[in-house]
Amino acid sequence: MNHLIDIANQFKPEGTIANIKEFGNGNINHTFLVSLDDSTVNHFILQRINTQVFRQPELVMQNMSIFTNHVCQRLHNSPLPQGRRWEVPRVLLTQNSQNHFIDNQGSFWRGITFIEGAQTFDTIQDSDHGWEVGYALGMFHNLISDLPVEQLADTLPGFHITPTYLQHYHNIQAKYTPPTKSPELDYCLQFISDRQTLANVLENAIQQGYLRLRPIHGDPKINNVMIDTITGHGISIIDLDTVKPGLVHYDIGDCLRSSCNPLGEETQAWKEVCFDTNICKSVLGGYLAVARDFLTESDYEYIYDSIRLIAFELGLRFFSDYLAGNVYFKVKYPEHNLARALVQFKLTESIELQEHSIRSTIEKMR
Ligand code: GN1
Ligand code: MG
Repeated sequence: MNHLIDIANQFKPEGTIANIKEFGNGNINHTFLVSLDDSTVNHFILQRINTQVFRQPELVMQNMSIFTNHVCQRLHNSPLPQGRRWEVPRVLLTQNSQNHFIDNQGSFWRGITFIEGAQTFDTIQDSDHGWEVGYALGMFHNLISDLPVEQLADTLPGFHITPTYLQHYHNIQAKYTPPTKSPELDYCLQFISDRQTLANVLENAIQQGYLRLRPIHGDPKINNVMIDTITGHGISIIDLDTVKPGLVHYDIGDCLRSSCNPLGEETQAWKEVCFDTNICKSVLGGYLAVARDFLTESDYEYIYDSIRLIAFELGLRFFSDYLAGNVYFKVKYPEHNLARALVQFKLTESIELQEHSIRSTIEKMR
């Protein structure tokens, strides 16, 4: 604890540290909420970056600064619609004016402002909430739609490139003997084997010139969208580690696969998991209310594919990590990543069964 206080003190804007507690449920980094006394700032976020995943954390910080400066400039030049609030998490500097701190064990730490008066949810509460989650993603994309993509570094090569994850899966299969045989394990193996060609759909569209790289969030799942506690408005998307070049489709797919799963991605009841098309309508409605201006005709063509693909991809990532012995995602028990994979595969199956209805929702909205 003393160690944590020492680190938090590096970033403390003012006042004294009253409390530090673990915060959120991130699968990669370690996050803490620091509470302050005698300060106009009540809280801030302290994070230890997982440098096994983010190999060049300085570039993550660089992307964050480029992103924040751009968005703040945009908000300054063109104010928000009346009654709307939009918050951008800001990087805190250390006593030595650095954007990170490396402790005596070599760990990489950073401080980020905490957004007060807002909360996040693991599942969609009602259709207004769904709309606001979509609106927040649209707003996020809108605010960076004119940021030249070349300005952002690729901080996580291969991120959301499904064929790469598939290749990795085959490599792992060749290297490791699978854990205990079970019907669940067989279901996953079969599920992936039946969907080999699916993996290429978005990367092929890039190759063929239908889709192009833009700045994206990379991880806009439902619990990264902050909702104002009073107005219920979507006011920010937090967790900016994966802001980098990508397809807006990765984001749309990730937002929808996480929002339209009412049981949530940590449920044990994987057999009951399904994709809720009514939530999908609300989220897309909110997204398109802001995103219509920068989406092209072919962007719309790939929305369905992206929802299906990103659910499948996440299942594949969880399952591969289970086979590899849980080396990437944090787990609470040895089969945790298997349980998570089952949820995403069942969700993918439900998306496939409702393809017609999802496609027609998208058609009607464009
Ligand atoms: C990871 O750590 P967290 O929860 O922000 C992962 C995302 C997954 C998500 C699934 C860098 O995000 O891609 O969608 O878990 N982040 C990285 O919950 O791999
Ligand atoms: Mg994240």
